[in-house]
Amino acid sequence: MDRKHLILVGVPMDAGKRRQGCRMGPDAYRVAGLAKALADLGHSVTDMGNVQPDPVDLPEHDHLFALPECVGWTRALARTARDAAATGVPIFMGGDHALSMGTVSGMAAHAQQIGRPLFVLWLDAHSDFHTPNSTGSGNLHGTPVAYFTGQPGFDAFPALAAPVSTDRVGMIGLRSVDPAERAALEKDRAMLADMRSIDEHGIKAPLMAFLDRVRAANGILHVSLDVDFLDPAIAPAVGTTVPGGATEREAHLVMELLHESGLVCSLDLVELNPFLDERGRTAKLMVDLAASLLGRRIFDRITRSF
Ligand code: HAR
Ligand code: MN
Ligand code: MN
Ligand code: MN
Repeated sequence: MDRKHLILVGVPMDAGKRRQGCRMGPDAYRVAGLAKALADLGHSVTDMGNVQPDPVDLPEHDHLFALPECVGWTRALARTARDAAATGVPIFMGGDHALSMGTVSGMAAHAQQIGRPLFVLWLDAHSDFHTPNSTGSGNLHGTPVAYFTGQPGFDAFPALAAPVSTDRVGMIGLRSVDPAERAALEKDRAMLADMRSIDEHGIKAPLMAFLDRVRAANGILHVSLDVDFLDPAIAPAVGTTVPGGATEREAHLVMELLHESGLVCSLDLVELNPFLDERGRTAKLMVDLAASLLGRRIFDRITRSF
C-alpha cells in the first residue's frame, strides 16, 4: 500500500465566528483516536501539537468579528502548511473554517514551489464565498474561498503567494448560499454541486468530473471537509447545521474515491464544535471519514454481478 507521512496539526481557532467551541476540536479528534486510526492503516503519523496565531498589531474592526486574530491565524497557518507539505501530508484539525484562509494559501505556495497547480475540493453546506464587504454576519469563516481565490477586499490579510483560480475549486454539498455569494459565484467558474443535483445524479458524478480536471492539469488536491457537509442527524456537533446534508454512505464514498484518486495532498477537518456533540459521535464520524480518505475499507468487498 501507499504509505504516507501524515502530519496532524491542531488548530484551536474560534475567531471565525461569534459562537464559540471549535477551539476544542483538536483535542476532540485526539480523544476520538485520529492518530491511531491513521497509523493502523500503515501510515507514519506525527502530531505536531497545536499552532497559535501570530501576534498582529491591528485594531479591532467594527463589522468583522476578531479580524486581527484571524489575520494572525492566517499568517501562522500559511507558514505551517507550506513547511509541513514539504515533508508529508498535513491534516489540519480545526478549528473553524476561517483556518482555510491560511491552510489553502500555504498549500498553494507549496504547489507553486513544486510546479504543480493546487485544486481545492470544498465539502460544505455553505460556499464561504463572502468578501469582507459582502458578509452580513461579519463572521470570517464565511469568507475563506473568496480570500484564497484572490477576490478583492482582503487588504488586512497577507498577500497571496499563489491565488487558486476559481476554475480550480469544486464545491459539493451546497444548500445554504447567501444572495451576494450566489451573484459572485454565478459570474465565476467554480464547479458547483448542490444537494438537489446530488439527489438527482448521485455524489460520484460531480466528484469524478472534478478529479478528472485535477488529473488533466497534473494538479494536487487539498480537501476541506466542513462538518456541516454532513446531515445534522448524523453530525450534530456544528454551530451552523443545515438539514438535508450528505449521508454517512455518501460521505464515505467520497472519501474512498478520493483515496483511490491518489491526488490528495492535504486535508482540513473544520467546524467541529465538541460542546454541541452527543457522546463524541460527530468527532468519531469525522475520524472514520479521515480514515476512509487515507485508505481504510469499512469491510472487504464481496460484490459479484448478477
Ligand atoms: N453565509 C453565512 C455567513 O456568512 C454562513 C456562513 C457559515 N459558514 C460556515 N462554514 N459554517 O461553512 O455568515
Ligand atoms: Mn493512498
Ligand atoms: Mn465552511
Ligand atoms: Mn458550512
